[in-house]
Amino acid sequence: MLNIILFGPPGSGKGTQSDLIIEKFGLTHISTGNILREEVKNETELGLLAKDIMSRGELVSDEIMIGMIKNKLQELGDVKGVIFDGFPRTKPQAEALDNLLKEYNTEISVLISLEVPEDELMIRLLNRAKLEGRSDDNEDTIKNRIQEYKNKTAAVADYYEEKGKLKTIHGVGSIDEIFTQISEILS
Ligand code: B4P
Repeated sequence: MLNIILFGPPGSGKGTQSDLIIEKFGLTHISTGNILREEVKNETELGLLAKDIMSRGELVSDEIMIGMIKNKLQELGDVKGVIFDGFPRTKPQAEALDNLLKEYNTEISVLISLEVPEDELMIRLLNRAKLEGRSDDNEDTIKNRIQEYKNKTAAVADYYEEKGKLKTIHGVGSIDEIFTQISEILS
């Protein structure tokens, strides 16, 4: 199985590149951001809890996120591989994911980290705010999201680097150029 973590700060292109990877490599997409937004839209118990946390740009608790991934993996059935988009976002989430995958006799193949400077992240997300109106795409929340990334999420790349599974990509340029670099790694 080819199991990929697509990694990077908010606005680095994870969601964008995931769509292209799925189409070319036939992988199954698990985006924790998309799952949470769906829960918020449907006003479920989890959605009501996550709504304020997300609009402040903070991370939802590890306990909830790990439970969510556990359920998703149980539903999967027979797949070629999984692309984890936006998960893991903390070291405890990474450790839990590795343990869960062991239960399915599989593991993470590679973590692809999209590196994009902060000013570019801000430009992209403010632009998306105009197009999609996402409640967490405003200047103050974006600053918090980037800070959360530095404080809690960046360590996930170090964790997989120690296991020899980190690949870094310069995430500035056209969407196609970046996808070409990702494809080369996956092929
Ligand atoms: P996510 O949905 O994962 O949101 P994100 O980090 O902002 O990335 P996204 O995938 O949407 O954006 P992309 O870079 O593709 O998370 C949202 C929130 O959910 C988190 O803040 C947190 O509260 C919560 N959450 C999710 N997972 C969690 C977890 N595991 N633990 C705890 N909490 C969790 O694209 C951004 C924009 O850039 C797009 O408009 C795109 O068109 C543009 N773009 C992409 N590539 C480009 C390029 N090459 N050039 C120019 N623009 C580009």
